Amino acid sequence: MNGIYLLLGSNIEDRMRALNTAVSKLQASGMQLIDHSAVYETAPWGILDQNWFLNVGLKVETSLSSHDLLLACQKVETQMGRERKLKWGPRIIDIDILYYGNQIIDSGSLKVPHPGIPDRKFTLILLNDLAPDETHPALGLTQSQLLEHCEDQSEYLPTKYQLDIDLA
Ligand code: PH2
Ligand code: MG
Ligand code: MG
Repeated sequence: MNGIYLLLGSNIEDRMRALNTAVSKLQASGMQLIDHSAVYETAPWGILDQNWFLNVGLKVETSLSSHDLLLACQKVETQMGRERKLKWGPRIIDIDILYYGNQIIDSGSLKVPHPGIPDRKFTLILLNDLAPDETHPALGLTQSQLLEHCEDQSEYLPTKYQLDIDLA
């Protein structure tokens, strides 16, 4: 992979506003926004009995290390009132690091590439928008190949929502 990719998701309160707030807070904490995917409305994965999500993928540049990037993402989640109650449960904002270039990281607090990528259509559609031909550093498949092979049948819909930010 060439670049650092994040996944943003929200499924409670004003979901689009949460995505916009998160993007501007990430920009204020040392990330430049290079590109973003379309905003998709996606059926909940993992725990089915909850609201649909809005998801968007970001490509960012930063001088933060992967660990400091994780801390910065978690800080934004906390500032926005994210409560860690239920794994895969409802959340005002979730910010996940999908790829940090070609780095493969498996520390206690951080696994990169995100281990859920191959199994989650809501993630692969965003990556396929952003970088269809870039290769997963461990699996050796491109994002479009991963999407093609993904067995997740969860529904997703394109939306007309636009992030209200400008690219760097
Ligand atoms: N995030 C989860 C669990 N399930 N489902 C969708 N559609 N989108 C998400 O971002 C999502 C999810 C845990 O982080
Ligand atoms: Mg997540
Ligand atoms: Mg998360």
